[in-house]
Amino acid sequence: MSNHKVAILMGSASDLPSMEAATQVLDDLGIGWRMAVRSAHRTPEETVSYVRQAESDGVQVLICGAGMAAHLAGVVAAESLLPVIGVPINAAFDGMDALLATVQMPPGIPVATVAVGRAGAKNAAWLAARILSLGDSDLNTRLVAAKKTQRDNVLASDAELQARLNK
Ligand code: RP5
Repeated sequence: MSNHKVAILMGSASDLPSMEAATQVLDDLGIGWRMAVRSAHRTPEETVSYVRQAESDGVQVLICGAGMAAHLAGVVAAESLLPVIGVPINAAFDGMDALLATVQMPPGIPVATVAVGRAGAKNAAWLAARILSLGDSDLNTRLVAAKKTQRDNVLASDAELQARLNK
């Protein structure tokens, strides 16, 4: 068993500028992760064996980012019963091709699809944290605190705005 609760896969190293955004969120929440490049099309066998190894190492959530004909999340969801979160990458057509390929899964093989690119990678990590927090009360406490920080930051930025508008 490793302490990696989340595995982040991406179809190409060219996806890293988007997918690395997930790692910062996971680090901030104290969640162990691993990351690898595996392609549904270029390395199908290695993709499956990576998922098998992750399962046996105790990984609980799989995050998959891919662009163009983005089949990585779908292939991983076909191979594993772990929750799979798909991040469409903007490699062409503003990411619309990857968004549709990731989100339009056939019934029975779900992929929880988040936004395109870095925003999606961040939310993939936040969603993974929520899933993991169901069985981890300490993580749940950290998520409650993080949510309060987000609220406080918005209210503080509004207070600054109001101060500027009223000068
Ligand atoms: C997809 O094709 C990858 O996920 C990447 O977003 C896109 C282009 O890959 P590269 O040609 O940059 O390796 O499989």
